[in-house]
Amino acid sequence: MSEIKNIRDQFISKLENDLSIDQINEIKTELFGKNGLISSKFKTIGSIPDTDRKKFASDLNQAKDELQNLITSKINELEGKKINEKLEKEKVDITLPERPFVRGKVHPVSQTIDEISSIFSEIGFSVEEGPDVENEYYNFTALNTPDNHPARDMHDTFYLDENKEFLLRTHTSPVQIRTMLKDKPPFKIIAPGRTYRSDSDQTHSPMFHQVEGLHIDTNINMGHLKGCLNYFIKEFFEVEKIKMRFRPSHFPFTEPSAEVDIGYEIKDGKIIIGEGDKWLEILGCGMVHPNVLKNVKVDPSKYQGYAFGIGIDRLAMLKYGINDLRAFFDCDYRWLNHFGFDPLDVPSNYRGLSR
Ligand code: 2NL
Repeated sequence: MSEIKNIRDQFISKLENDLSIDQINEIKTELFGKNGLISSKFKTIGSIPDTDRKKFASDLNQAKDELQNLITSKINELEGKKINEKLEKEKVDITLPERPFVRGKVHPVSQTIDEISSIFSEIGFSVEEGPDVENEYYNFTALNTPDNHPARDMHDTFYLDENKEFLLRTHTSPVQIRTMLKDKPPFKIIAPGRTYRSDSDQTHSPMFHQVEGLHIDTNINMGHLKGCLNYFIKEFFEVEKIKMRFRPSHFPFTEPSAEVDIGYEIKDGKIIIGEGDKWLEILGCGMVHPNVLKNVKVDPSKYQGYAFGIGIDRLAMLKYGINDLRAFFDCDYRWLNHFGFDPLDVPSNYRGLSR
């Protein structure tokens, strides 16, 4: 029996055993590694006498092919088996019942934002959003609040760089600036969202929520502003009538400017909004300053309008009888479970806002 046939027979029978992938790979090295049994036979072809060389090479190639094919098919077979076992183990039984479904609650501030958006959308306002990180141009300069204007200090701004170029927006007005630069008048938008000022005590949180409104068209006047705010307050507090007063005030971005108070009274330890002889300040507003319009390439001789800014957190506290602002941002699950809203209770003016 030739030596080649010997090696072939010996290894074919070895490979018939129940082997692991590692063991098969060892055999592969034994045969085809650098000094493997088959590899070294190839190196001897040159020294075989001419008469025998052709047969020797042909036998050797045949044995090599046969062994290599057997090794490859054994490895493929074992890897296939491994994958099947893995798939069997990772199978998901879709007929099993699902885990008990725990429904989360909607935060009162989120609910309030949805209510406000619903109220304003009824009278044609659309909702715009923008980034929390702003630059000083959109947050201040464009709003007629140039460098060194005292209002910049009044805002207790969180600056993000030494050059005071980037900051956390102190109001959502930059959203309106961005909208006016992007689109053409008329504008009728609200911009609700997070705002930031370095101020923290019982009634101030460094992150709070604001909604600003803007209505620009030809012939918009303060009467429209009054009507709009009166409608909003009535809808928000779900009352028929609301006592309301405008007090002169000052903002760099509006002229004239006003602050709005609503009437209230305390009855049996509960606050009643809309009547009574006490006043509660709830928002700031005014006619958009011509300089602001010029900054956003809107012609103030053709277009005018009003703007307002309302703090959302305090409105939510008033409406839902929450007396500690800080609880809003404590993430206390028990508190949220008590004051939060059912996610399926989506506010709409048609159904009533909070029923
Ligand atoms: C307040 C006062 C206010 C505005 C915000 C505004 C925005 C643009 C142009 C002009 Cl783009 N004005 N916003 C106007 C007046 C008052 O907020 O005390 N908010 C809580």
